[in-house]
Amino acid sequence: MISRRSFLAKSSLMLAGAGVATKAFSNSVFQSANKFPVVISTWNHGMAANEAAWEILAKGGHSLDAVDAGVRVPEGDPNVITVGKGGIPDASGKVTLDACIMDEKGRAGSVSYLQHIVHPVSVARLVMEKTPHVMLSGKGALEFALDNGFEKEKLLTKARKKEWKKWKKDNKEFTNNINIENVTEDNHDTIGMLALDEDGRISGACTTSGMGYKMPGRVGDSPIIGAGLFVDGQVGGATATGSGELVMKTLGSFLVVELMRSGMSPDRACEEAVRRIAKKIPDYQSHQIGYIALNTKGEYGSFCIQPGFNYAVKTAEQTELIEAEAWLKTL
Ligand code: SD4
Repeated sequence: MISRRSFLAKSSLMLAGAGVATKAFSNSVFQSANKFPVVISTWNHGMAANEAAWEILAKGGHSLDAVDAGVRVPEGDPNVITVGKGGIPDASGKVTLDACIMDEKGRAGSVSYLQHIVHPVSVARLVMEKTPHVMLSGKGALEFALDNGFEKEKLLTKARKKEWKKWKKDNKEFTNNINIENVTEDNHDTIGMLALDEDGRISGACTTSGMGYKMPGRVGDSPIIGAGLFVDGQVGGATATGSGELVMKTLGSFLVVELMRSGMSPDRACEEAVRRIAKKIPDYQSHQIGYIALNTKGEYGSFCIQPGFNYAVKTAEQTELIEAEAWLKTL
């Protein structure tokens, strides 16, 4: 692996040789000298996930390994009721997982409607690394995981089963209005993570059990490249949490990255993507969407619809949970 110093030296030579530098490349090389490594991720559970990612980043490791290791923390924690083991099931009582991963080279892998496997993000990574495809789904994804050494586990915990039985008994209507404080009982917090390593390589991962009590077969934005997550090695990355349908209809993470490409800061790009939802989707006020974004200079930002969305940031100097600015507060 090349060291950061040799990367910078090599880059300067390349730029001098070329005579011109593109804006994004010159910024990422020269203005961000001490802003990375950095890792950011959605919600409170991002704090513990960032610590796991940081162990890799601090040793000069690749951001892809960092995001994989990072999001595995909530995936494996049965007390995080929105990701991996211990996730809220669908309406039929099945825990079905969606996840994806992407690196600075634009490589991408994804799984959707995956059952019985605690770490869908690592299966998504294998799809990326071992197959000519981007996404495997359902039974095929499970077979692929088992063929590659993953083991079947029970994902539905006793606590989630009890709640699901009560939900069924109460004959409650399904609502996809998630993450709204005091309105929705089953707040549902996907983890999306973005990391920029010592050598300036950016990667991202996104993993979830999806909306609680969703329709059987429903897949959200989290495994959709461009919706729940997008990374461009020259520009930056973005990831989303909240009502996946709104993110899918506006291809939110891709939009955020493209807005950063056109020169917007991560904060502004996230705000603009939320504004797009507000413009296009009539009932957006009864949903939550939170975007976070990180550019290749190591600058990060976020924006959401409803107050109450936060994200975790970790750098050499900083370990912090930040409250995102909310669109509804600006009206
Ligand atoms: C989904 N976007 O399945 C996910 C859920 C989520 O915070 O992010 N919740 O639609």
